[in-house]
Amino acid sequence: MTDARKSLSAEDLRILGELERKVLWLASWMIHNANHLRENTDGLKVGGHQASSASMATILTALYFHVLRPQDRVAVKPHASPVYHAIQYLLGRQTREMLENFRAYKGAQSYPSRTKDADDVDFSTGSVGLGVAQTLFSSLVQDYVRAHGWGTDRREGRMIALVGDAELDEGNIFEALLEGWKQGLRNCWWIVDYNRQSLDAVVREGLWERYEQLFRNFGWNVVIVKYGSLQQAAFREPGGEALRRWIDACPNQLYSALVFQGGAAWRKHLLDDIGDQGDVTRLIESRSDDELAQLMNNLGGHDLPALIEAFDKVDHDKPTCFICYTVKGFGLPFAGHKDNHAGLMTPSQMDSFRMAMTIRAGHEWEPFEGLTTPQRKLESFLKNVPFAQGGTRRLTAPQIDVPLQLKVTVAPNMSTQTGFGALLNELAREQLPLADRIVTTSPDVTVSTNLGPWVNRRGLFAHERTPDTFRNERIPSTFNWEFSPKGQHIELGIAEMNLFILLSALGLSHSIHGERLIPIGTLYDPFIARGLDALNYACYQDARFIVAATPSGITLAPEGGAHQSIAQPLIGMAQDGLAAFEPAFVDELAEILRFSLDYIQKSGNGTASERNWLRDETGGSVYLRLSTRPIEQIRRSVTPELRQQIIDGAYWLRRPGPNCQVVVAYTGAVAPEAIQAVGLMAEDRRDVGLLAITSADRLNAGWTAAQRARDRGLVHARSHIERLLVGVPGNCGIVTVLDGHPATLSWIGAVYGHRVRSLGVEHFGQTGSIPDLYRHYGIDTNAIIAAAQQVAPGAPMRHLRPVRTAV
Ligand SMILES: Cc1ncc(C[n+]2csc(CCOP(=O)(O)OP(=O)(O)O)c2C)c(N)n1
Ligand SMILES: [Mg+2]
Repeated sequence: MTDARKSLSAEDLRILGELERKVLWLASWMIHNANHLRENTDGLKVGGHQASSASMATILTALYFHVLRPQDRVAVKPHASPVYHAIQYLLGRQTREMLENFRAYKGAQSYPSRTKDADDVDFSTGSVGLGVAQTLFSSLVQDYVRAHGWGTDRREGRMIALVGDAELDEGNIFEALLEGWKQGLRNCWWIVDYNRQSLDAVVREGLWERYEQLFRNFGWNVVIVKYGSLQQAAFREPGGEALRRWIDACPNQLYSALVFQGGAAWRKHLLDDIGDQGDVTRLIESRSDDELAQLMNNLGGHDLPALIEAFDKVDHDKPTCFICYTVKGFGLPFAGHKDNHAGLMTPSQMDSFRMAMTIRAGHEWEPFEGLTTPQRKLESFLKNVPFAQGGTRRLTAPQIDVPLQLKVTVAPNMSTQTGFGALLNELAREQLPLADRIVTTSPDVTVSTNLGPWVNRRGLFAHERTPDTFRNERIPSTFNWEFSPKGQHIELGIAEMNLFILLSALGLSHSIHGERLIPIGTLYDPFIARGLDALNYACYQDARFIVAATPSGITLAPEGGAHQSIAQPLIGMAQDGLAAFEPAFVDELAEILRFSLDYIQKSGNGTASERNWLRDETGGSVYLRLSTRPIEQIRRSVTPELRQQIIDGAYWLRRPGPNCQVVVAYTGAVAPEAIQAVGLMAEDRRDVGLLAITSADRLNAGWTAAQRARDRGLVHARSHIERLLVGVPGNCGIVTVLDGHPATLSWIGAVYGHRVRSLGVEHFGQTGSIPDLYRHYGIDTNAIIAAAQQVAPGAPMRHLRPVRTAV
């Protein structure tokens, strides 16, 4: 933090000014090129945000060309992406080809992307609010890593978010703020682009005051960068105070409108309002229209000296919020216009802008075209920019070995949630590097998701040691709630958004902080929906973590209808970058967890395995859908073959014979019903099959990939589900069942065209016992047998009772 700042000469400032103009030009041109000059084959608007980009051009110039150090990390406001790419281009970290392909196939991305952009984006952004919170959690992770004695030879960086003012409407930002306060946040800067405009409109008056109070309440330092250096100088002139008062009192709408209208309108308004006050009249009259407009547009966020002074002045690690007054569309014809969010300059406006920038037609992409500073000097300046020192910004960390088998004692009756707690408890006892790198976290459901035993052994993380008062007072408690810098559990408040963004930050530690962590988060399955966008965001930036969600489905029975999850298995299937598992038995879970600990660390190439057609070497994150229902465990030893099948997604618990008429395929906690139904049906039918599905997601993904491989001519490609079902007679019916949406497994009928009846849960809200609810929603033994009767009519079933359907 305390590395000496390079002092800034007048010449440096002049060069920065030139670069600021260039950045604004390139960002605008990039968008113009994408919209007007590139072939448009589908008739869709391409878009890009010239106004939002212009709003931040000065701030990004100050940061990237002067303030930032290699160890600092930035989440750039999504719609300032063109400015970011333009800056990286000038720094030689982005190609012209990418800029020409802005928003096109494989070109520079619409919103900065860690995974899709080539110019070392630190944090992806796009869904507003998430990148902002990511910087806060990334800073906590930096502290966590260092507190554990890792990476201390690297310099501490600041985690910086460039925030749109309307972006602050997103609640997740405030959830993060509160968490940051609890956790002792440091080294975090949020720089607000206070242009007082959102997408649709001009924002409410006085928002800055709310922000200021709010940030201060959460222990932040607040810096307001309101006036540019021209304005500051004018305020020192006779009459300047009156001008300042007028600016301070001017409503946002009016200021924006006057910015749009320009010098003459400013003059008229100012003279009408304060023109009878002597000195200030002279102050106004001494300026031409252009000079007056320049003065009134010279807000702090467009003034390099004001910005640099504000940034350079911070000499502590307290979290700091900069509220920088800006003009949306600054320097462009639609500056200040309330409709400018999606506004694009017309070709003729762009032409005038080009000429104003002294850029020759045909030389628009050239980095130094139109600048007065000699090229060599600019090149040398850019080469010495602090940010550009030090190599690639992507760090790496070696993979941590995972034992071949995880220890766990399987009780005769056990739930997967208990099994999960037991597995982590065993890991906590081990003196393994793996166990030391695991960091768990939970949004106030640590105990109820069974992380308690792990936390008892490994402790909670905090900057400072705090003993467990209950323990000290000798009050009996099952849990040891002791905090220390060496603790390995980060206890969060209830906000699930924070859970997923923290997992995103922990799961990028190897790349951002150069130290690998193995993050495991827990929450209740229904509340995945609460943090879903953040989960998607974490996956989008390829963060690596395991999330265990429990309890799940209607199987949580008496815990109540409000907490039942239906759609989550489909989320598990559909979420890119997330492998979803729903085991029924604890020995399956042990294999899956072992696999997952390895899988989240992989970063190999994207070729698919010929066994399952999954790209396991690429790795990803993992979602474990677990249950609180104790079920009778199967006494068996897991053979290598079974182990593989559990990981690939399914295995035959009872192999179907050649005369098989019915197969029951189940997932998760309904295993006892499926087993019982098959047992009962076997009294009347021959060769009934029972397929245990541990991952509908991986089974389905492998099947899709194998079909694609065959499309490409790899005729022998076969997926795991195809191998499993290949011997099942064509006239056999399949009943699928799970505690979740029935569509999760219904696709299995399409593999070979078997008739399928899919049972699952489509409605929710009833409370009761498991038998009550399974009967009510039609996923009990009886419902399975009745469904089998429908898809594979055979001998009438002795055991069948009429089935009630739920509504
Ligand atoms: C979660 C989410 N909701 C909506 C949007 C669409 N959107 C993109 S920018 C924007 C307005 C942002 O205004 P502000 O943050 O003030 O940025 P400015 O353009 O003024 O710089 C909106 C609503 C989005 N990207 N993400
Ligand atoms: Mg705004």
